[in-house]
Amino acid sequence: MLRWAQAALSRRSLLLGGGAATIGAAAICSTKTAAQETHRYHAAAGAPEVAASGPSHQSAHGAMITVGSVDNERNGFHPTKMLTDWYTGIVTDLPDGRKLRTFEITAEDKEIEIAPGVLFPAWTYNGRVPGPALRATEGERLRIVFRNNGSHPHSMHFHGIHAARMDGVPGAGVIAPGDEFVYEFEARPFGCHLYHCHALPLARHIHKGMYGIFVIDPDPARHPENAEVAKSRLLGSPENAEWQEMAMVMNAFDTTFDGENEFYACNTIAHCYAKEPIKVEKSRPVRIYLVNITEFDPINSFHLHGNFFDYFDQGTTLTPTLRTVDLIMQCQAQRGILEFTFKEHEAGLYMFHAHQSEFAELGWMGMFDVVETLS
Ligand SMILES: [Cu+2]
Repeated sequence: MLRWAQAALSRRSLLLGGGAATIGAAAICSTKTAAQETHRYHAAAGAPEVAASGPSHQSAHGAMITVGSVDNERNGFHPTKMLTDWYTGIVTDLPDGRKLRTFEITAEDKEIEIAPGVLFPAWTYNGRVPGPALRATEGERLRIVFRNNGSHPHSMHFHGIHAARMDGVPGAGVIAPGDEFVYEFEARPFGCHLYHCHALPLARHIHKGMYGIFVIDPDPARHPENAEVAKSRLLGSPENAEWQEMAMVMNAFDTTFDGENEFYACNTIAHCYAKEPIKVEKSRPVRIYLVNITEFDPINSFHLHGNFFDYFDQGTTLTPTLRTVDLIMQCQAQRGILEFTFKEHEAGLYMFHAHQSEFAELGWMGMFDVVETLS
């Protein structure tokens, strides 16, 4: 308890006090200007130590968010685009009639900006954190050509069914800098999975950014009892086109290397979807592929405002494992599929966030902007 209190205090004092300058002056702050700005929206409030630049919805919802913006161009990835940029690889035909899907992944060291002015020396897959959102179809042969251009040994460990020699652990698929390895296995089971580096020390390789979402769509022909649901999940099918699908990876960053996180996020950038709410069309259902890879904290969560969702734990079933919930918890590496709709709602901003309040305040909070039609 004491250790926790000290750690919390050190994080708080670092982020909210003078120490902020050491990790980036534009981090979560309490400047006089920001507080004054806040008063425009909270005239009766005291002197909230919060930031309030940017659109009014940020202030209207409490303004506990970072100030300024991250240079997405410099990072080379954009959190809004990350929601939908599935990496489907190259598909070819095998002699036995099956499909072979090939992905190319390169590990590299890369400095990324995780909150305005806060740079983090990440280890990445294909230059981004999380790594590319891999998507395949059940029953295909998968080939992942992995090159290590980083400064440390790395691997790709896939949550899925595969041979021991494809496991991406020390002794089976951990690759030295400059080397290459080809992982190959069948895409199964269908679901919402995860891949991550399994080199040692494990916590270090994970918190540096070496993870990504790995979705295997069900093959409708194999699930005649639930073919319609299976079709709706199959990327590229007309049934799937109805859905507004997105990939979300809950992660966090230890910027002081003390084994505690200072920033939390969904898709890496603290408060990215609070500053740029995710537009969704109210008439179309929403499906979120959600993965928790937060290091150092045992549990993360997803809570939706003004609505409830069905949840498919691990995504390996075609009927919900939880119905009509507005909150789910995930331990590290847990994941699942959320389905909901705003069909009956009025248009507007609907918040979502970790229901660990501290995580939300330190970055894991965003908004859906429900609109009549996408322009
Ligand atoms: Cu690694």
